[in-house]
Amino acid sequence: MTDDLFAEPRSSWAFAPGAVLLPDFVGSADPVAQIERVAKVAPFRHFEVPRGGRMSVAITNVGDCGWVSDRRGYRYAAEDPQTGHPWPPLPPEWQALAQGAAAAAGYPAFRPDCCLINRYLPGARMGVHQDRDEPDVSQPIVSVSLGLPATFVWHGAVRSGRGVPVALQHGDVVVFGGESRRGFHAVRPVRAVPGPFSVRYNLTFRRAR
Ligand code: MD6
Ligand code: FE
Repeated sequence: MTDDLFAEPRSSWAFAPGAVLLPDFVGSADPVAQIERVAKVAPFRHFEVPRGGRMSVAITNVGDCGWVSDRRGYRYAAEDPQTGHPWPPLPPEWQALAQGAAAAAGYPAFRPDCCLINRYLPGARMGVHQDRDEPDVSQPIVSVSLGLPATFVWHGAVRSGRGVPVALQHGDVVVFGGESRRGFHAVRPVRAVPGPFSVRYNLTFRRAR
């Protein structure tokens, strides 16, 4: 979606080997209402990180396991440490969306079992990191952006440097696999902009087991 009705449609962009932006792949699907239902059962929380402090992004999960963090480190856990209950199930429509995007990007064998949900209020950001808590690197990650726009920064093989900025809008999907599966990346602080959204959500689908 764009706020300019007359903007050119954006085309897909392989910004690194194995990493592709699929603009507006979400189409008319609306995962936001589902996210709000999930958050009633498995609330968003600001995890502590091993080096101390808390993340500015708030996180919850759906699926067979969820990504969690505390002073001891990062890991996947079958239960929500805050409630002691299993994470809510991965909605079948989300599973279909993620598999469709992976197939469109050249990963037809993707079978996600977990989905990490990030919530960014204006000012929240994600520092440079790699996604390396999943054992099977042949399975990509599918990332769905909803709500406020953001600038994702692709650093690739090295943490340092300025990286390649990738503008993400509501409905965009990024698929990361192959050579890029362990690439470094970050999200710049999200800014409030005029329009219908006051928050950014990002869904990342993974095969974590
Ligand atoms: C975000 N995404 O877009 C943060 N990680 O809010 C990620 O950290 C990420 O988009 C691995 C693969 C895709 C991603
Ligand atoms: Fe990541």
